[in-house]
Amino acid sequence: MERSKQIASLPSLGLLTLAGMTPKHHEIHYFGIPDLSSKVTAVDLDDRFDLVAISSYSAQINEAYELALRFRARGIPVVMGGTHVTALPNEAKKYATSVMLGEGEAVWPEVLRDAEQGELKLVYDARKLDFSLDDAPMPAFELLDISKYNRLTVQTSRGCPRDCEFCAGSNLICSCYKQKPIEKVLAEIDRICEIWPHPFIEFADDNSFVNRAYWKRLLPELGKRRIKWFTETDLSVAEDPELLQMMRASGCAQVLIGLESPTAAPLSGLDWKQKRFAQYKEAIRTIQSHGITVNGCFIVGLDGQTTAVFDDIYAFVRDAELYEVQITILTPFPGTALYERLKKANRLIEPTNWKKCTLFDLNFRPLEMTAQELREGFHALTRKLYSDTFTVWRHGIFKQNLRQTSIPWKNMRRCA
Ligand code: B12
Repeated sequence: MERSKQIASLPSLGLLTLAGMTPKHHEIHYFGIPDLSSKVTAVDLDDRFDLVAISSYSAQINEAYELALRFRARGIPVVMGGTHVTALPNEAKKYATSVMLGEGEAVWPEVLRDAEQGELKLVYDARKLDFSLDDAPMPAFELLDISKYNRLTVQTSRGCPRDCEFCAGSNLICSCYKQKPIEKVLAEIDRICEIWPHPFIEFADDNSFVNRAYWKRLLPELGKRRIKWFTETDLSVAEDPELLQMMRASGCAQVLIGLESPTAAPLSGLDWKQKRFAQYKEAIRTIQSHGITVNGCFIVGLDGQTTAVFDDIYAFVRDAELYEVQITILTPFPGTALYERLKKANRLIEPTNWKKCTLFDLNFRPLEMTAQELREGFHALTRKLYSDTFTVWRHGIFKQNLRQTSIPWKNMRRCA
């Protein structure tokens, strides 16, 4: 697959958040690094900037560093933050004027003050500052050219109580599970609705429904706004039919769930999920019978998986009648326990080749198949899962099952 097509595109909520708390006497411009095929050189390197803030995920870190160096060559200071920089500050220091670790809100006012005085520090570390989402600023959604996006993100929580070895999510930037006050979440959605009347919202949480009481207060309010939305959760949401009905009624189109493995075999790093394997299929049926489609995600290359995993995933998707499916290759992101374990075992192929952090590239030596078997099996399974015939079948069976369900979904607004 072409590299530019392997990396999805949505605005950086991290940068919009910092923009939202930047005092009004500063003029702000927001740029997304454009399509990778058009290269970083396409970004407008305007000399009038006094400070450039760059966010970072691993897959595009080389482009981010290149951009930082080009601004600095023009004498413009560059601050870098985000997941990759938080995991590898010493690497980032070689490219940025300042690096920021952890949640940006906690130190951004200090960064701006220092920049105004021409005294930026090399490192701003917010990891121990315990920022509360009660103080979350309104992201500056108005900076966006909305015609470029098919959805926008809103965050209700940071962190996740599960401890999956491979996760490079917000556990890396904050140390506990925390939630944004409901009024703030609704205010963000209202602000988005001002620029896009019936938006599609992606809740940028790692695991949304950890606190169901919170969502039972939020969902009726979401319903009034007539939006469609999508989020990430674990399967425990299926234990609460009342919650599922409320989700559907409030515009939930789909939930994305990391199932990770299609069999019950014990796999390292997946304890919480593997203990619930027996309930997987039933839980998927329950969620889908409420008119909410499930996008089930599987990882290939986990220790313990043999080449049988490819057929096992296909069979699972068919038997569970999953509406949507995603497969990715196990990816050792920097800062994760998985990265450290594979590094110690000398199993990383190119330990600092961050371009391989797309979730579709292999960068470690699998245990029970060869690298070639994994790559070929992955591509063959992709073709099977996304063939027109199988996709039409998956979507058709969802609709057929829904017609037969006894749950009164017909009385609810349709959004799938
Ligand atoms: C929404 C989302 C997306 C969206 C939007 C991404 C974007 N432009 O921000 C889309 C769908 C486009 C996307 C794409 C991808 N994603 Co994604 N995504 C997420 C998700 C679920 C939420 C991110 C989010 O909005 N967080 C909320 C904001 C507020 O938090 P934040 O970005 O961390 O910002 C805070 C701090 O980090 C800091 N900060 C951030 N930037 C800066 C900059 C400065 C200057 C300062 C001072 C501070 C600062 O302050 C902010 C406020 O506290 C995360 C999971 C997660 N929880 O992180 C995965 C996640 C970020 N994605 C991931 C991956 C792998 C990808 C893709 C490679 C997948 C693909 N093949 O397409 C691409 C890569 C995108 C890229 N540009 O490189 C990984 C990244 C891991 C890594 N180390 O790189 C994550 C962590 C999930 C995982 N698998 O573990 N993703």
